Amino acid sequence: MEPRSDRLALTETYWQNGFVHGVPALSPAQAAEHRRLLEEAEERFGSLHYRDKVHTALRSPYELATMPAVLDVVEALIGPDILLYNSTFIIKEPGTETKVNWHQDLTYWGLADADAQVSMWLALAPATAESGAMMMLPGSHVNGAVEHQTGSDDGNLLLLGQQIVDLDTSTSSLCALEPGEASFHHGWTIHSSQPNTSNDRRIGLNVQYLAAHNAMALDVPASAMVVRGTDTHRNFAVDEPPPLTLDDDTVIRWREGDEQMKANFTQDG
Ligand SMILES: O=C(O)CCC(=O)C(=O)O
Repeated sequence: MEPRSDRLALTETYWQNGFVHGVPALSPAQAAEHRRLLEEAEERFGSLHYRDKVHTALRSPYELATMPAVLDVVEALIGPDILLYNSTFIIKEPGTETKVNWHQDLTYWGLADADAQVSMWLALAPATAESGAMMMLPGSHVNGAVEHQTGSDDGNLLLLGQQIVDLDTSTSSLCALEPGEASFHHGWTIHSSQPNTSNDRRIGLNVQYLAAHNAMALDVPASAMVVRGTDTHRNFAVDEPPPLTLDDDTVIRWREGDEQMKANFTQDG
């Protein structure tokens, strides 16, 4: 665990800016090993880009999302009772046009308590200006939802093609990450990323955590996994950790969980 003073500084920066980045989580060698495991899984399942709930089937993202050092940061940000809600790899292949337009996550997640959630983005390959690291607008989390348009088809990776237009991005900050480093951002923080013009894949594991008292604002089924503390609220059905050896039933449950997450992503959450 990081010293208490470091955690306090991190928490202060997070609530002031709406994000922190450059948080060490893995050694470069560990990051390389998890990249290898991802690429092995891709050989079996095809593209894992934006496949939701990967931690319910695959050991590597489950282990990454539940590392004590990561949960210590999450606890400092949202409290001791933590649910692991979703995880997905976000992958930009080298030399492709795909990007993520300026948006806020919470506009399409349908969650009740905006401050009782946080996203981690853990780099398994270099995230740089060249490879399309995320960019954040400091302080943009404080005023809640900003109007979005949907349906942009200019390479925007977001499911609904959503984006904020006419935005002053002059104060934006690049969240460059070495493999093994993580960033954490609030769901109202406005962020984006540019295409990967580097020669390597840009690979992030994106993980959403909720405080156990959070709930869906919409009447839709949703599930999550307690990863620290307790859940006395039971607002979510229970996701089980992945078995040590992947079996067919788990793959089926993973597919159902992935489909459920995508069905729950709306524009008016
Ligand atoms: O991976 C990216 O470039 C964007 C990710 C993103 O929008 C997010 O983590 O909320």
